[in-house]
Order: sequence, then structure tokens, then C-alpha cells
Amino acid sequence: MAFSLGVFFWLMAIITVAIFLGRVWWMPELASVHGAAIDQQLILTLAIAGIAFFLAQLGLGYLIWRYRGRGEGRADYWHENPKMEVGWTVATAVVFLGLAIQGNRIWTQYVLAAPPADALTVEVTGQQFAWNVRYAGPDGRFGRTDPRLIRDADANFLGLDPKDPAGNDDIMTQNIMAVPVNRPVRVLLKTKDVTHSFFVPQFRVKQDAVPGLAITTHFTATKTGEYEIACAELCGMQHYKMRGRLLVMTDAEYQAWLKQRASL
Ligand SMILES: [Cu+2]
Repeated sequence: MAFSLGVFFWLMAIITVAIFLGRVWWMPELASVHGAAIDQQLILTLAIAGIAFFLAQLGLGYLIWRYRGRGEGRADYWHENPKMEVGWTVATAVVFLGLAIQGNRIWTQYVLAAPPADALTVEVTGQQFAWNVRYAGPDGRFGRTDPRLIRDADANFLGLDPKDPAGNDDIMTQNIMAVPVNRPVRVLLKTKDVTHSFFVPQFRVKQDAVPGLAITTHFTATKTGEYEIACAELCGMQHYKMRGRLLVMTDAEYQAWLKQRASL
């Protein structure tokens, strides 16, 4: 009985470690610059926690088997061993605080860093249940919007003011966004109604869009291809349908795409 319980703990530890090492359930392939540091930190945390978990389960299984009941009378029992308690408390504190400090450093280097001045700005506005994407057009300026001018029936989803000339060349799409590869992109994130969340797993980008706020997030895509913009905030009945396509293209393809969109 004690032997099979020990084996159970050993097997559980080995299978768990194999699932992680074999990357059976793993993140989608990385496709952004800043994501590399985030992935590294995650892997470091998993490795340290994984080694501690594996050794603890191995030891637990061994002790269960080694000190199983063999009818040799009562086992010794004592509590309080200040030296050991101080030892493992300090060791655990050093490991966890070290990981927390290092993780915070990586996080602030990304979140608090402003995107480069030459970054491409794309405005993304969530609504139940779609992503409105807007480019400033050749003049580089976004036209004025006013919530009172929003008319979904006329496809004026953002309430663009026709009297502002800066808005004449704005390019707008729904649920499709294109960006050039290897170029910093600044996303100006807004929402018309409830809280949504702009999530591109391959870029390691997830940022809430909060009513009344314009929040910026940024990324530089490293691989061309098609990705999904998921809404990561349960925002209503059709939340599951709220997704956009994000196309990462070469610069020439991106310019052609913009031109084609402007002509629609
Ligand atoms: Cu949503």
C-alpha cells in the first residue's frame, strides 16, 4: 500500500514534468519583439517551480515508502526545528522575491516604455461585438469624432465628424487590421460601450479597453502572417464572436493594402 502510494507520487511528478518539457499544452509561437523577454521569464519561473515540485514529490514518495508502517511500534514525533524553518523560509523568500523583482523589471520595461516616435499609430475601438480599426490616412491626423454622431446604420461606427477635414482621408475597417512587419505599432485603444480587451496571443499583447479612456499599447511584429485579435473580456452575449483578423505584411504589401482600403 505504502509502496503503491509512493509510486503514484513519482509517476504523477514524472508525467507532469514530461507534459511541460514536451510542450504538450503550450503558448502559440511568438511573433513580437518584446514577447521574447516575457517568454523567457515565464520559462524561468516554470523551471524553478518545476524543479522544486519534482524534488518535493520524489521526496514525498520516498518517505512514504521508507517509513511505512511495519509493526515496529510508534514513530518518533517532534515539532519545531528553528534552524530548518529559518533555512527554508529564507531560501523560498530569496527565490520568489528574485523572480518577482526580475519579472517586474521586464514588465515595466515593456508597459511603461513609450513606443518609438516613428511608430505607426492605429486606433482600435471596441464595441459589442466588433473591432473598429482606423488609420489616419496620408495627412497623419485622425479626424474629430463625437459620440453623438455615431450612426451604425450609416456605417459611421465611430461618429466621425464630416465637418473636420482631417477626417476626410481616414481609413476605417471593421474586424480587419493590417500592420507592416518589423515596424513598431502603437495601438490607441478605445471602446464605445463596455470594457473589452485587445488580445493577440502570438504577440503576448493583452490590454483592456475601458470606456472613457484612450489607452495605448504597442508591439513590433516579427513574422508576416495572419493572427487573431480576440476580445479577452467577457463583454456580453456574443463576446465569443468578437474577433478580428490581424494581417502582418511587408511594407510594400501594407502600402498597397492601405491604398486599396482607401478606395472602398
Ligand atoms: Cu469584447
